[in-house]
Amino acid sequence: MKLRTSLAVLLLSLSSGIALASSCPLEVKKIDEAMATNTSLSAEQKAEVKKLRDEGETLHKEGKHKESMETLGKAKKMLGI
Ligand SMILES: [Cu+2]
Repeated sequence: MKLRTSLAVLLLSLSSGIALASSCPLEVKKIDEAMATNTSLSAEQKAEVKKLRDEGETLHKEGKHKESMETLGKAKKMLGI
Protein backbone atom coordinates (compact mmCIF):
# COMPACT_ATOMS: atom_id res chain seq x y z
CA MET A 1 0.00 0.00 0.00
CA LYS A 2 1.29 3.46 -0.88
CA LEU A 3 1.98 5.88 1.95
CA ARG A 4 -0.72 8.31 0.82
CA THR A 5 -3.28 5.54 0.69
CA SER A 6 -2.29 4.34 4.16
CA LEU A 7 -2.63 7.87 5.48
CA ALA A 8 -6.05 8.26 3.91
CA VAL A 9 -7.18 4.97 5.43
CA LEU A 10 -5.79 6.00 8.80
CA LEU A 11 -7.59 9.34 8.69
CA LEU A 12 -10.83 7.66 7.66
CA SER A 13 -10.69 5.16 10.48
CA LEU A 14 -9.86 7.94 12.94
CA SER A 15 -12.78 10.12 11.88
CA SER A 16 -15.22 7.21 11.98
CA GLY A 17 -13.90 6.40 15.45
CA ILE A 18 -14.65 9.94 16.55
CA ALA A 19 -18.12 9.81 14.99
CA LEU A 20 -18.83 6.59 16.83
CA ALA A 21 -17.44 7.96 20.08
CA SER A 22 -19.91 10.81 20.02
CA SER A 23 -22.87 8.71 18.98
CA CYS A 24 -22.84 6.17 21.83
CA PRO A 25 -24.15 8.65 24.43
CA LEU A 26 -26.84 9.69 21.94
CA GLU A 27 -27.93 6.08 21.61
CA VAL A 28 -27.95 5.69 25.40
CA LYS A 29 -30.15 8.78 25.62
CA LYS A 30 -32.55 7.43 23.00
CA ILE A 31 -32.80 4.17 24.95
CA ASP A 32 -33.47 6.05 28.21
CA GLU A 33 -36.20 8.08 26.54
CA ALA A 34 -37.79 5.00 24.98
CA MET A 35 -37.59 3.16 28.32
CA ALA A 36 -39.46 6.00 30.01
CA THR A 37 -42.26 6.03 27.46
CA ASN A 38 -42.45 2.39 26.35
CA THR A 39 -44.88 0.50 28.55
CA SER A 40 -45.40 -2.54 26.33
CA LEU A 41 -42.30 -4.35 27.58
CA SER A 42 -42.49 -6.86 30.41
CA ALA A 43 -40.42 -6.37 33.57
CA GLU A 44 -37.95 -8.99 32.35
CA GLN A 45 -37.61 -7.33 28.97
CA LYS A 46 -37.03 -3.98 30.62
CA ALA A 47 -34.36 -5.51 32.84
CA GLU A 48 -32.70 -6.97 29.74
CA VAL A 49 -32.80 -3.63 27.93
CA LYS A 50 -31.36 -1.91 31.00
CA LYS A 51 -28.56 -4.49 31.17
CA LEU A 52 -27.68 -3.98 27.49
CA ARG A 53 -27.83 -0.20 27.96
CA ASP A 54 -25.46 -0.30 30.94
CA GLU A 55 -23.13 -2.68 29.11
CA GLY A 56 -23.10 -0.33 26.13
CA GLU A 57 -22.30 2.63 28.35
CA THR A 58 -19.43 0.74 30.01
CA LEU A 59 -18.02 -0.36 26.64
CA HIS A 60 -18.20 3.25 25.45
CA LYS A 61 -16.24 4.43 28.50
CA GLU A 62 -13.63 1.75 27.79
CA GLY A 63 -13.28 3.13 24.27
CA LYS A 64 -14.89 0.07 22.67
CA HIS A 65 -17.30 2.08 20.56
CA LYS A 66 -18.00 -0.58 17.96
CA GLU A 67 -18.97 -3.13 20.61
CA SER A 68 -20.90 -0.44 22.45
CA MET A 69 -22.95 0.45 19.37
CA GLU A 70 -23.68 -3.23 18.74
CA THR A 71 -24.85 -3.74 22.32
CA LEU A 72 -26.92 -0.56 22.29
CA GLY A 73 -28.34 -1.67 18.95
CA LYS A 74 -29.68 -4.83 20.58
CA ALA A 75 -31.36 -2.76 23.29
CA LYS A 76 -32.88 -0.48 20.65
CA LYS A 77 -34.17 -3.47 18.72
CA MET A 78 -35.94 -4.74 21.86
CA LEU A 79 -37.50 -1.32 22.30
CA GLY A 80 -38.50 -1.19 18.68
CA ILE A 81 -36.59 2.02 17.96
CU1 LIG B 1 -18.68 5.30 22.27
